[in-house]
Amino acid sequence: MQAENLRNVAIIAHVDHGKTSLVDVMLKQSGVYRANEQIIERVMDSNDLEKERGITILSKNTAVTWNDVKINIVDTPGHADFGGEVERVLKMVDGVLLVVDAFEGPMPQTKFVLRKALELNLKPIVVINKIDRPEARPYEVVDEVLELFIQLDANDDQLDFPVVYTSARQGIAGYEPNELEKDLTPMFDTILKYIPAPESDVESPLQMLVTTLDYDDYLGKIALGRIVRGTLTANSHVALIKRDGTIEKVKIVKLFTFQGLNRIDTAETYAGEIVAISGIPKINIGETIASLEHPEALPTIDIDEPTLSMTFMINTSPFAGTEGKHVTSRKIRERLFKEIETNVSLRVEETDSTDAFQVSGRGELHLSILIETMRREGFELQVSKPEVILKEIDGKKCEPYELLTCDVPETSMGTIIELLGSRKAEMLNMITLTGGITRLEFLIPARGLIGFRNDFLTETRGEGIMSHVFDSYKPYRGEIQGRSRGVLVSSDPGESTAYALFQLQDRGTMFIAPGVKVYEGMIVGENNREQDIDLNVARKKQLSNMRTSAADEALRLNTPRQLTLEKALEYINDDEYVEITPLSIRLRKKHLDKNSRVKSERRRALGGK
Ligand SMILES: Nc1nc2c(ncn2[C@@H]2O[C@H](COP(=O)(O)OP(=O)(O)OP(=O)(O)O)[C@@H](O)[C@H]2O)c(=O)[nH]1
Ligand SMILES: [Mg+2]
Repeated sequence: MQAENLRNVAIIAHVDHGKTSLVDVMLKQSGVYRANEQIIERVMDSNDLEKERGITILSKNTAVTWNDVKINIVDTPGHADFGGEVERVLKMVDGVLLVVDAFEGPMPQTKFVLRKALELNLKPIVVINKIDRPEARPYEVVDEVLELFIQLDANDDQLDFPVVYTSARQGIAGYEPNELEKDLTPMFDTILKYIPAPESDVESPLQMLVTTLDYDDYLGKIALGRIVRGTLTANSHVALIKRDGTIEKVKIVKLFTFQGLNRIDTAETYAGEIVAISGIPKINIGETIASLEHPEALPTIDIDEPTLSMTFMINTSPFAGTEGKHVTSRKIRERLFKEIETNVSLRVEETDSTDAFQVSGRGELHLSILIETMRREGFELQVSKPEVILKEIDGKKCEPYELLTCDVPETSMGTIIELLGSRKAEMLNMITLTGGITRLEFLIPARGLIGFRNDFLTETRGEGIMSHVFDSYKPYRGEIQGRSRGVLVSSDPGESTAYALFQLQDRGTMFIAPGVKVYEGMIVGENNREQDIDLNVARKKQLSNMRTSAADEALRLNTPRQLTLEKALEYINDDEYVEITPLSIRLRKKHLDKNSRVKSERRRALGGK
């Protein structure tokens, strides 16, 4: 039997191709909002960081009703670090909307998510979005998508995908790029027509696969997944089958289905539905909820191994404890272990020191989002340079490689190829796009990408677009040269003065403005040369008889370079930390006083530690 009045669909795409915007329009046009209700833009990007950055970090469920059919929709993140999450949520659905930007065409993450959808034999609908863009090239993009399907060994049925052209911005869709209707009706109709209604065997014993975890302050841990078989009832006892096959009796306290922007309390529901359940604190991804009488496990879900690692430790700078409220290792430990309850591809390990933890994740964004979240909660901490996780495969030292795509203006192509060459990238492909843009594809050790984005944006004057996705573990490619310039280190505690910064600014690029509190060993800028130098940015002008404030005001200071958290993480070397507090992001030397820095440098040069 099929649940004829139900469809389950995930929206998948490369980052920024318009998934969340499309969900907005679907919600609006299916009447989710009451007449006078305020409409929030990209409403599914509900947490603060998502709103601020305009990206989706966690996949989210919603549902709309169209012609009496309920459509469960899963909005997914497009950034490569969250690819594992997309792969998991695909287990909940029967079909996907593969959204592709009408100008950019398929990008690395388009390929990754499509491959996963095809492997699961899901029905794809291709949505060519941003059709309103003046540079849109819809037919070419459809050809490129077809090419991608062929490359990925799609079967005949999958190759026969329907195409819908949309502008999420204007809320319109059509079957031809130049025949757009006044709303999204063509897209809704295509979903109802092509995405199969879910199988709904309600007679057999209950089975539900846990694919996503969520956390709610009142309800505690929430598990999301699809009921594969049978009936699920709130307030009932069921079997929880762990990954290792052990079975525990647990109680489902609350059962929810999705409708619009809400989770709806539900007494009972059936196979085919996507649900959320609460009341089982120890539940985890990949486990099965089953009937107590016939507990049969569903195939579990693989979870991606982390590829990048860094040390999180207590803040030891002279300013420790002055800006945050959670500063102890006990607090940090508690927070990190709480995080791994729901953030499944994150790993936290204790180290020799009780003040430091090894934290590993899927990439820089994955880790920096955790850090950013913690600082907003009032934490202070300090972290080391991110390092890729090496693996031994068949007795050989291997490292993670990434597939990198760069769209660059022709004028900067040479420099970019050269830069990537020095980072051990291998060029795989070069395609000329319209408008003087060339698309370059590379295979590159993940190490080589650390710190690259900064150079890339500088070289392309902000016009380049780059993205990368994990490819595989391959043999280690040897040393890659790190940062080519040294840093300017503050030699004295105090407050930076315009006078000192002005005197010193020819030495390099400052990271701080006047009036910033500094300590000895804090990094205040980048040297023009290779070595580090110590200098006093807090020096005050000698008092003289003359009034000098007018003269001071005339000092023309270069604008300091703003280091965001991600930039700071990419920037630091082995002998440096990023200090993070709710108010500041500072760079510092591990050894703050000059003597111990010189000593440790000498030991290092001699090959010691
Ligand atoms: N011109 C144009 N811009 C669009 C359209 N749809 C989305 N955008 C813009 O594209 C940007 C990204 O949109 P999102 O909806 O956040 O994209 P997303 O795919 O959800 O992004 P991630 O979740 O981070 O992967 C936003 O600035 C949107 O305003 C469209 O149809 N036309
Ligand atoms: Mg999104």
